[in-house]
Amino acid sequence: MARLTIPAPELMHSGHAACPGCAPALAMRLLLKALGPSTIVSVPACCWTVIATPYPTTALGVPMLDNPIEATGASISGLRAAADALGLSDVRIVGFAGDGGTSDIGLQSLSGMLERRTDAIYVMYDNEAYMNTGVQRSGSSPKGAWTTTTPVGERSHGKAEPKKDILGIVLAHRPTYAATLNPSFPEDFVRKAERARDLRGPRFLHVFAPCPPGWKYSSEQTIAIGRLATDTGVFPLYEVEEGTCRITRTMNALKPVAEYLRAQGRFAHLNDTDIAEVQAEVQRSWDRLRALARSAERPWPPTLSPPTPA
Ligand SMILES: Cc1ncc(C[n+]2csc(CCOP(=O)(O)OP(=O)(O)O)c2C)c(N)n1
Repeated sequence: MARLTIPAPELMHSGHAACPGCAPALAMRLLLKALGPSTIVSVPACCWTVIATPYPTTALGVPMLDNPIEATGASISGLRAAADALGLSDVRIVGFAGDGGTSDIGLQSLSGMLERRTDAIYVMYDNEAYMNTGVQRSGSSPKGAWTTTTPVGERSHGKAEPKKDILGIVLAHRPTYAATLNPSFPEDFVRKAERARDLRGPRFLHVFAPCPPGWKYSSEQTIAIGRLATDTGVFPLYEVEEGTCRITRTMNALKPVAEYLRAQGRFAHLNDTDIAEVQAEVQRSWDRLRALARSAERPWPPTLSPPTPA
């Protein structure tokens, strides 16, 4: 695929309050470059409310609505209706929420927005825990991960349950467009954000978002860890438009997941058997995704990631 250039205009400014190496900050920056200034962003309680708005400042060059954590989907449906009533149908409405506020606390609101077929873009940046309040596990935390509520010790070996398949849930609503994005692959990121920009109806972007303090690695490693996530198959890059699935970074062979896991302190307690289990699960998911992309079948329902048989 031809390489795109990244659009030059900056709608996210310096002086924000993100940690060094914060991938959600990079995700917002790339997203707004793709969407442009005619955009309104609705952000629930999450790291991004803190990043954007230490009162009375703002790091964003577009209007931002601060909404309750459970209400992002409803808020963007309301913003869409209000903008249309004012004759502003060209304004792009965006929800930008964390994984806790999306796949757990705001799931009903997201489902409502998708089912109403709201003309808006919902972005879930996935740092795989409730980071803003101190690294508590979310439904999107991966199995085995240390968090403050899934500690490592005699009676706990990190999170016991697998990561929730948010894209499978979203695809069951038959959105116009859904994709996985990773700021470590900025051209792919911007192209997908631009595709979402140019479509109408409900669009959903699942953004991989490494977090240095929460994942326990040093901040200059963010881009490398993001690349490893995709190249090991932990976070494959693909898009689904009107039911057709396309992988946007193809790999003949996956890198070993150990390279990804060993780079982060949150997985430091995993032994070789644990890592072999993760490797097998990642391979199964990757094979399923490739089969789906090869077939003419639509991925909604059944979902992309049916439970693994025992
Ligand atoms: C109903 C409700 N419950 C809990 C909170 C407290 N709270 C504020 S931010 C936050 C963490 C959100 O996590 P996530 O959505 O994953 O975003 P992140 O902090 O990781 O950016 C929580 C639990 C709240 N504001 N409202």
